[in-house]
Amino acid sequence: MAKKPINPKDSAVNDSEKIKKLAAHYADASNQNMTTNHGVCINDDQNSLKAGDRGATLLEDFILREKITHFDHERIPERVVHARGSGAHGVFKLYKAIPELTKAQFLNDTEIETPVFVRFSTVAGSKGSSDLARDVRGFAVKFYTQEGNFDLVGNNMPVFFIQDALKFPDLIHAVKPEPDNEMPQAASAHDTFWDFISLMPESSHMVMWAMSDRALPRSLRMMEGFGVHTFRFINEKGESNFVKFHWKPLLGVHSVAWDEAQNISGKDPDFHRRDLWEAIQNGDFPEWEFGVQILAESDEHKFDFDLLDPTKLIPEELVPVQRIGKLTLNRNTDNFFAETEQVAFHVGHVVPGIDFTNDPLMQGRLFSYTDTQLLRLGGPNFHEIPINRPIVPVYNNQRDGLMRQTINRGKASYNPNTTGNNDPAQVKAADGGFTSYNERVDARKVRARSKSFFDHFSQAKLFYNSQSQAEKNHIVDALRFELGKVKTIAIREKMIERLTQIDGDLAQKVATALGLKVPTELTQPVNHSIPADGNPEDYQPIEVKSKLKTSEALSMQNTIKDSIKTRKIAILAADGVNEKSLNEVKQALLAEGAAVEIIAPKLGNIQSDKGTALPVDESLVTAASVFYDAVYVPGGKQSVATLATEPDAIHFLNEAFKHCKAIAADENAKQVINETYFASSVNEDGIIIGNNKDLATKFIKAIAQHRFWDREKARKVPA
Ligand code: HDE
Repeated sequence: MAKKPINPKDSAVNDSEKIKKLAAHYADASNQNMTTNHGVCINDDQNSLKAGDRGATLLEDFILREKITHFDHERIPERVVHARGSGAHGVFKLYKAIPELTKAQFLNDTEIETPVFVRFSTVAGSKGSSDLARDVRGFAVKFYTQEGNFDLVGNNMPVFFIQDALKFPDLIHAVKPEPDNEMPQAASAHDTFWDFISLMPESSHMVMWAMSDRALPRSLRMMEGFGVHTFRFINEKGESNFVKFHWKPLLGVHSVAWDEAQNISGKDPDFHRRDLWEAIQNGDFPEWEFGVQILAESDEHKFDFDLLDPTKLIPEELVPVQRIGKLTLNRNTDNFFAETEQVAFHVGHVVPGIDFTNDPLMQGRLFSYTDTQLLRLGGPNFHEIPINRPIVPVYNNQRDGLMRQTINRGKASYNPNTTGNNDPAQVKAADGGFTSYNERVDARKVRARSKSFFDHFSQAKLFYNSQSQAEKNHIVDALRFELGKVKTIAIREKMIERLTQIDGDLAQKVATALGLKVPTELTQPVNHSIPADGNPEDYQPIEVKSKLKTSEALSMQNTIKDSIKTRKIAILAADGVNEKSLNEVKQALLAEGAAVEIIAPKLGNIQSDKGTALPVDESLVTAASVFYDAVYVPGGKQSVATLATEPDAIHFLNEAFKHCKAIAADENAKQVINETYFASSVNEDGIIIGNNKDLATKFIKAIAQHRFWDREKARKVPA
């Protein structure tokens, strides 16, 4: 029997089919009585039941016992990886139907708005760790399609550290805090991580990404997403094409500086979560275009890398990304635990028209995700938790288990049956029943890795060579920091050897900072992940000379820089600020979609030169330059004089300068700039001193550039 499609037009505006279904589970206590979990009205929620007012508490107090017991059981195990995350609801809308590639209905009907839930995460840190850790970011999307749930459980980097799922527990044990002392939290800068990496040449490409600015996003709204593995699209005729999935943020891909990230981690560990929440709250809905790279089955062996190897990407120069739809996040969660914490993603949640490949990392993931939910969410019925339910009905003969919610009616809980008319019925492929791609498999059982996976350095080089000079410098700095935190000299040395295999100059620069020499001869280009009976000679990395020297899409330098939408701009002001100078620039910034906050020495209001009370958003005590993308100092004699003698204001500006941000000052605010360390550098790019209109135009252009990394030669600014 064909599934009855849900008419998307039935949805109320803003309420996707999923949100409507979730609404059935909402509990709103306004105007309600307080009850126990069993519905008995509570008379006293302040005092436990005692023998006398100073007496012993009585065991019979079921109200106390129930409340405390529930509290004792409030926590569930955090995710073993990706524990720290932030989620939001949204919709996916298709631009262009692709029936020739896939029969997946949500990729075939441009009228359908598919509800989605997205969870972003860091990988290594605990649930309460900082958003700004140097780390890979998870980018997991649950599409609630009319043919069931499709989860695209990706990352913000297109490749991974390892090629085989069997190594995943080793990788994670190495990066997580060390087992004897549980340090360091949410950081890869320690011995066990780099020990493992130095012994795993296959991680070389991913390490370059992890040491790049991609690991320090400015915002979750400003990062790319990747499905990483090669998937398959299957069309109505049963034909397969390979596909790589991409998310391209419409605000461009931007990052913060490492010094800034460390600062934010202390001052606002919720920086990304807050940014996402506020953007959605303000109606600045984050958007990504959905991209696909398509490759015919017949082209499987056309490349000098293996499509099944998750440490390789397909350069966009070789296969362009076609943008076929748009994801918009338009609704915050109502309850973090019920939604973001209980959402259960799984690479194995696919719909007809999407299928897997033999990527050995992906194959292991297909086991892991259900298994981990059984522990984390406590049993086999986690699919009944509201956030995990599909928007289509679920019928099968699975029964019972811990916390079962569904009341299955009838006698038949088996198939075939006559007691229940043989329902629920299987569905023909033509009517939407899932069938697996009938790939031919004819092989011996072996524990082995294909030689086509042995080129560990070409794409690491491609990535490094594609970076701008500033981005390269940041990779050098990141490695100097990370390896500098490693205590075992031999591990540092081994990493330098590894780096020489990627880029000699890079290795030299890192080695210098570590007080080491670059080896003239490699003692061990050996792959250490060799089976006990393996011959090391057979496991040497090979190098494939790629024709492609650089790839534009790999550098953030080439991202879109055409807007200042949702950027946060600080205006430093005090009593006596020139109202015109403040307002004209503020209005110009707001007109471009930026968010503007007035920061003053104290909270409350400041009096403008015209006597107007202007509300202050943050004080110099609560704010910090690292929370903003740019800073402006308006004129006004008294305000300027106050700020020029206010160390926190000068520090604010120095730090914004150090982090290469756009800085603007009214001509009459020069006195403040004169107190900064960059007083003599005011002619540099990104520093604008002038008057209202002209200043605003130049300032907006500068903010859109995001950062002026060339300024980093001045990084010794003591801010
Ligand atoms: Fe995951 N991963 N992973 N992973 N992963 C989990 O599942 C695992 C991998 C990714 O927001 C866990 O529900 C194995 C690659 C994201 O809830 C767990 C392997 C990619 C999230 C798990 C990988 C990812 C997870 C922990 C190697 C990018 C967060 C909690 C074979 C394509 C999802 C959970 C969320 C979470 C296992 C490798 C992305 C243990 C075994 C590659 C975004 O099942």
